Amino acid sequence: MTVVARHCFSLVFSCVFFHATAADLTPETAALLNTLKTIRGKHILVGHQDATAYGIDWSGEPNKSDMKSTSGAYPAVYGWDVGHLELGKAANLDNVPFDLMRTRIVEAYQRGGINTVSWHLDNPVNGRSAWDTTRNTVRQILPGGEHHETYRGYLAKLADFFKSLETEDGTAVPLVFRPFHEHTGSWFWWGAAFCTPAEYIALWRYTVDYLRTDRGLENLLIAYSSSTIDTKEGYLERYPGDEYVDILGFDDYCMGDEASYVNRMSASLNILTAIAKEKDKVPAITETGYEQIPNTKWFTEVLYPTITEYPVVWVLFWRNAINRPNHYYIPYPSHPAAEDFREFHRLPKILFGDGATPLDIYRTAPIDIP
Ligand code: BMA
Repeated sequence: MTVVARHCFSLVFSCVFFHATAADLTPETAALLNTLKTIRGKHILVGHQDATAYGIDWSGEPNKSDMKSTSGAYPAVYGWDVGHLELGKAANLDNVPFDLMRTRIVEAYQRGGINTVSWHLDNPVNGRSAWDTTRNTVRQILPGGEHHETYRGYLAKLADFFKSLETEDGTAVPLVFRPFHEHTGSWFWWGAAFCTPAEYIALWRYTVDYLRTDRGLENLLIAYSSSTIDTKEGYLERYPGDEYVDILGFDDYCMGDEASYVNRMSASLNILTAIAKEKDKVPAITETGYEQIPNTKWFTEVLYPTITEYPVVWVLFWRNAINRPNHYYIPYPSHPAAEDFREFHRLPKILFGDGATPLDIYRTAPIDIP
């Protein structure tokens, strides 16, 4: 083979190879991934679940967010959950109408925010909740399984919703899809005790292939997020492969014992960021918080010092439930931790929506952040 022929062969080979392994992404989605990679170690974006759908004492009002009421700024990252979409219901499991969610997702994108979507989907085998762990569900919904068609029907509704997330000019809104989360724990039907690593990986790949290949969605980045990380091996035991994951994360909460939270977070962050570096993935704290924030200095004195030295690109706080008065993670304006939250907002490395927008999250040209 001549040098030229060899060169041509390798070009053709690498194109074929590239197509078989790398996802096709819209320019905005590719830009988002590029931005996230660029800000590793430089900034930490702050997120809130259901930020603009409801909060303490309000629901569905436009241009509102508890985070904004307290700090003056929208979040940089918006978390959503599409549980119950699979059933064809009009609202999700926390009563957020999907039509409202669509509007809020597009708005968040248009103000330069990042949308990340989890899925507390009901158990396809018996129609009970995501927390129903009675039926070894995963193997029954894989191709060939007795309940596969039900699961495929769920996925079809999910893909339809994702496809509907576009701006008026038809631009698909980039999303970070975070399916089957906290799978190293055993409280959801996809949890560690209820399927083998091979079954979990097969479900993951089937799901992502369906969305990206069968339905042609090019606006999805994929986040893999476990519960607390104890070991590298434990974290990677059910890892579906580099082609199936863009963002690596974990969920952990402060439950009262702050010292133990700090220890767990540090241990998880050490392992997470080492793996992300090795694989050139994007590390993030995909869920955390301290319910009711009983420590008025928690954001600046507990959370910030624990996470700031790690190159995580975002930290997402869980929801401020409207119908569960004790279930909230962002202080409302008169809350004793509100001033501390405002101080957290002012820390240079920490970016809310007002700091993230100048970064131009979706800019397609390379960005250079000082
Ligand atoms: C949990 C709680 C539940 C909620 C679920 C899904 O952590 O907030 O009230 O239904 O998440 O959002």
